[in-house]
Amino acid sequence: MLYSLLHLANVKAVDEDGKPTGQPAVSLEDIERFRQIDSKTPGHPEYRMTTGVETTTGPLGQGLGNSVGMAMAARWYENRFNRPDAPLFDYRVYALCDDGDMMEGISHEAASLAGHFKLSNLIWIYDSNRVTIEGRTDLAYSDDVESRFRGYHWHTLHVDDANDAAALVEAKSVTDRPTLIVVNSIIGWGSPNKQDSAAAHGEALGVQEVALTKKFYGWPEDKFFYVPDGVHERFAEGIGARGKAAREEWQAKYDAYSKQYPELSREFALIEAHELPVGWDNDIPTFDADPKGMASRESSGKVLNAIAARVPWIIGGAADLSPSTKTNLKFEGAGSFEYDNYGGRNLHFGIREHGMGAGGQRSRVVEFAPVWLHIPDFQRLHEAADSPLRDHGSRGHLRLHARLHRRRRRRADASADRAARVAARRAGAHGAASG
Ligand SMILES: Cc1ncc(C[n+]2csc(CCOP(=O)(O)OP(=O)(O)O)c2C)c(N)n1
Ligand SMILES: [Mg+2]
Repeated sequence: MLYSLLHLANVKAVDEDGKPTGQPAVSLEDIERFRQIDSKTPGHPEYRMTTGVETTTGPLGQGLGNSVGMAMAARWYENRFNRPDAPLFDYRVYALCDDGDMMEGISHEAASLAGHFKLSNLIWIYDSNRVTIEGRTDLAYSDDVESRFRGYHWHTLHVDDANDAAALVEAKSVTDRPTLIVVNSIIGWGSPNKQDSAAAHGEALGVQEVALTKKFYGWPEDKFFYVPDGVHERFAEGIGARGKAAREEWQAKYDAYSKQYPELSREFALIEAHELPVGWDNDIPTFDADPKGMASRESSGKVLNAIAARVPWIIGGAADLSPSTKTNLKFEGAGSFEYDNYGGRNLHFGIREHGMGAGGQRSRVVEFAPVWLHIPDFQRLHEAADSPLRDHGSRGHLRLHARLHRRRRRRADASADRAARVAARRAGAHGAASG
């Protein structure tokens, strides 16, 4: 669906530096190569590989975690850059999700966090078709999803007809909490023998069933990858014209803002270009060799603070471990990100490492997220999909990872010693008895 829309809306590709190339982001030939190796249209869309794809997903629930990070970053941007006479940022973040996303634990963490932070700029649309790969969801899933989300302090809406868009208008009017729209839908709608069944999830419908489905839609049965006359034009007049106007309006707003607030505008330009301000490293302390040895988390905390004080868009936090990881930003004005202080720079993820792992990955601010050395194993699946470790250089998104190991080795040594002593003692006792 994403690729089709990018194609029909005639979204243009940009190069590595974000400059338009004049080529379509997704051509019809690209769509013909869906799920083929090295195509622009992999089964799980990849950020940077295809213009218009805003995040890389794959692991279910990951995109929902990303969306909470995007919404938090949006709130932080508003706080940092908007002025009463110049509201530069006021966008919302939408995520489309499915039964699998709703079941995955990561989405529960992300939803809980979003509700706590009252992120009313976040809207999740849940395609509730009650079918997954193995069959109907009642094999393994009977949550009362809406009650659960109300418990997370979300606004919830229910839509019986997937074509009814009125709920979106209501969702946009909610100003104190995120919104979940549960949409009852039918998977594979229009396929007479496979709709509403697991067979419609990912496997090919088959030649005969494709023909029957086309018949249902009144579509020519002998045409493949077919866009009827007039469709491109209709998209250009609708979404294309609206998008162009919105873009031009924002650019004019930003140009005026740049004259009125040149320093803030320069700061925003640096963030957009993934660059750092001059003098960002002026205050980095040095540490002399010390026989007692300063713990590396101490020195790393001092370095982080020295840099963050000079780079206002370094924000981040831990999953309830910052006093221990020493990643608290302590200088004046750093503050905590809270629902009544979206400008705070210390993020408190609570004890939600999965939500933290996914949430930090789709904002342009520099984000840090420290954990103990063994915790990435626990987070890895969700980090893998969109990991800055994986494509750090290629897209310039910067994320600081701190992996700490607080004396684990020495403890392990100590317990090995203890075990050896106990074993020796037991062996001695046994020896005495048998002797
Ligand atoms: C973390 C994770 N586990 C498993 C999968 C494999 N997988 C892909 S889709 C899917 C479930 C499909 O059901 P649903 O999410 O309801 O999507 P629908 O078929 O209704 O569109 C599964 C288990 C995955 N992508 N990510
Ligand atoms: Mg489903």
